[in-house]
Amino acid sequence: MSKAKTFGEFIMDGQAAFPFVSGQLTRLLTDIGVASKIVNHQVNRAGLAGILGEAGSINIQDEAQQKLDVYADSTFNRILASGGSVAGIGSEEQESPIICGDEGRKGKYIVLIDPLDGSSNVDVNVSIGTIFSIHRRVTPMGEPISDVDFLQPGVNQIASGYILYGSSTMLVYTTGSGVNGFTLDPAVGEFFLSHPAMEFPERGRIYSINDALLGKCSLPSRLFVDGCRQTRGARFRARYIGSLVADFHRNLIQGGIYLYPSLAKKPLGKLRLLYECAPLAFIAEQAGGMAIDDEGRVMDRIPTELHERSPYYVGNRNLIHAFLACQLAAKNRSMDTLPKREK
Ligand code: P6P
Repeated sequence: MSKAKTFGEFIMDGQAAFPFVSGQLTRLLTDIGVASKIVNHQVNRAGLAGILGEAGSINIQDEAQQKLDVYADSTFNRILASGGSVAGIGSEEQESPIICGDEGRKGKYIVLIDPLDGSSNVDVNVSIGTIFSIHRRVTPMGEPISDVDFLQPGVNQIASGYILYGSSTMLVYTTGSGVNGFTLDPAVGEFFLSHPAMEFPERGRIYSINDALLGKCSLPSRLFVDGCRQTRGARFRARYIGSLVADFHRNLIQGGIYLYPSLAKKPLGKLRLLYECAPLAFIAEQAGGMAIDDEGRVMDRIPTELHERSPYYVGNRNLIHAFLACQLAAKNRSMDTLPKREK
């Protein structure tokens, strides 16, 4: 049996298709692969390495940082900043962007990253993930980078992806020409192409939402879940791991929709636009799916701040269209309740 391509071989082949590229993106993607292997090693032995539990610090999200959050953040930042391809890094774990070498004058790319999403699940051995988004800098090379380099819409992404530290460790990414998945063989420390040309199945039958939120979330989400529960025939299944990367990955393979809606007390929901919603939206669209918020396509959303939140609905086209119908029904219902204009 011919050997499956390694992640390194695959990205080098991708570079060969663009002979005029500088190789900086190849270096950056390679560095992401290296950093993920290092983090994976610690995640897999967390219970032995005295690295479970809280770090005793609070991040910008006002969330207790897990020891592994801090470890993953420092590992990705150190490796990406030293590679020479990156001008700046926006991390969920850092209030302000990390400006790389010489005020960011040199690196060609900007990275936005959630170093370890769902990390509170580590202590109970549930899958967690890293999510990354890569943009080309906006400010000219040679000048210091600024906010405008980080606050770009999802449609500007050069690449995005995630690493899933699960029953096996996978790296899934896109550069805009489809989605490819690589599985880590721990025996040799290499990611091998295991899921070429990933696409959502034609139809999805899974919905992922925190049921405890239904009483507090927007009407479209409640209408959608009611619809799923009442559908006759090939019934829906509710699956919610509480780890976005794990839920997204299962829905990508089996077909489904993940919802984190706007809430009464959190009108923009919980998830972060730049390093959670937009990178997975790029993957979803490249895999034949869709990703929207309460206004429209997530990839079109122009961010105003680094840690901006967004309601998020991502998955199969048929399920997103069903959700859009619920948004319309909710809008019509609210209009029906408006006081009628006297004739
Ligand atoms: P809740 C993890 O904190 C996360 O950002 C996602 O990975 C996950 O889907 C979601 O939040 C879980 O949030 O409110 O359902 O516990």
